[in-house]
Amino acid sequence: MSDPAESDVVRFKRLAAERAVDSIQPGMVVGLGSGSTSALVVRRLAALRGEGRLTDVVGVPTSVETEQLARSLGVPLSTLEEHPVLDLTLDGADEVDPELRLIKGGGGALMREKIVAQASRRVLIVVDAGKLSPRLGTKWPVPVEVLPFGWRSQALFLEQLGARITRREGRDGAPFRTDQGNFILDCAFGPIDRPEALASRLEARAGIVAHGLFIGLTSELVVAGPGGVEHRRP
Ligand code: ABF
Repeated sequence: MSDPAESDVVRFKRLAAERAVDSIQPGMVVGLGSGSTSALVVRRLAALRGEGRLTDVVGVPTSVETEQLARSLGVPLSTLEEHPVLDLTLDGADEVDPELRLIKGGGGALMREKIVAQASRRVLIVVDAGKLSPRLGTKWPVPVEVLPFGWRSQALFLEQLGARITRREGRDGAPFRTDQGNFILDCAFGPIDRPEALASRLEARAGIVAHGLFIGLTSELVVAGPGGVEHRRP
């Protein structure tokens, strides 16, 4: 039943999460993304477990936050050490273009999200329709995770690539630290003409440990909006 206080965006995220969980089959090892949509995926999976369904599904979390949520709901967890190849990953995104290229990392978990996505046979991205964008960079900056050592040099490098840089801060005003202890530089490039070329430049730079451009990783998309829920498959 829908909650009358639930906002449209939260309702769309919930509907998308519910549809996405339909793709999980018994016995699968599933990557569990981060962020509020992924939290709804974890909650849905836990609810199904409560009904005696998907009880043999094991999750591999992409962040400490997701790990804690899954544990608190009794969802069994594993690691990439035990399962280096995952059947399916369900994760959210900040921006999705028509070719299903993504910007991710608004929650700061981009490094583990990318590792888990690359280790997965299928990656199902779960979003509300507000995440759809004609061109990456239109709505969100690209998060770039950098080692604290030399971070100002990375900031200069990113500015030279055309970005306006903000070092992300935590609620206490101190620099935000990722689960790996690194900084995030949010890079406002504006609409990005050639995401692949930008990704290559970022990947060639020592000190940059991850970036939020996810290219060629999405196998399917579930998107929910005012027109309903759509599951786009290849
Ligand atoms: C994760 O959560 C991130 O990669 C992305 O930044 C964010 C999406 O946020 P939400 O689901 O809370 O809208 O998927």
